[in-house]
Amino acid sequence: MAVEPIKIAVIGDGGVGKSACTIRFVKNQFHEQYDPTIEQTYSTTVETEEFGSLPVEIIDTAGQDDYENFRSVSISYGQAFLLVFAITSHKTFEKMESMLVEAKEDAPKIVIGNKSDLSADRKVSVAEVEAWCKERGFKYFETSAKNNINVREAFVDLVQQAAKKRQHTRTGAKGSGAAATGGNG
Ligand SMILES: Nc1nc2c(ncn2[C@@H]2O[C@H](COP(=O)(O)OP(=O)(O)O)[C@@H](O)[C@H]2O)c(=O)[nH]1
Ligand SMILES: [Mg+2]
Repeated sequence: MAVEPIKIAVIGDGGVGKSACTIRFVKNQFHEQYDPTIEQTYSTTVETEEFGSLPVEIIDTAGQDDYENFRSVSISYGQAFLLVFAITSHKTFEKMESMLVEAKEDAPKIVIGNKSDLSADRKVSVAEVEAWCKERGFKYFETSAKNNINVREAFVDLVQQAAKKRQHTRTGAKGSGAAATGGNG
């Protein structure tokens, strides 16, 4: 039986590196320029310790000044959300708050502070983000799509969270409560 892909929506302010992180993860490439208006979906497979090989679909959202567009596309699409800001712009960190309102409340989410290679130009402290994340129960990863730091770790963590949630939902949906898988460990 084919396993349904886990659907991840990558959201965040313009220019933070949503496309760069997505393409680093899917193709292991980095380009200096990406078309900021293109919204694209990628299919890939992710190896997880707990769930083996899982099909994953990623939507790299764009047009983030148009909230209607954002709302219609990524809300209906995403089962898990990657919230991206750039550590070099405090404004992009602040924007996550309003984006969060639009993301499905019970969907797994993680936060990426991208452009960690530009730490000399840092405008958001780790302590500040970690406090924000802790309040909401999100994990935080600092990444550099450019230098290939932590991008894979972040995506894989989110995929595992989503897979866990799906398993949990299914087990719960069986209803009888008796036949749920034991979970070996
Ligand atoms: N130095 C640095 N630049 C980055 C990084 N990620 C993205 N960029 C650059 O930031 C700009 C915006 O990236 P893009 O992926 O198009 O942002 P998006 O609008 O969120 O999709 C581009 O010029 C990228 O080359 C990074 O990790 N480090
Ligand atoms: Mg983009």
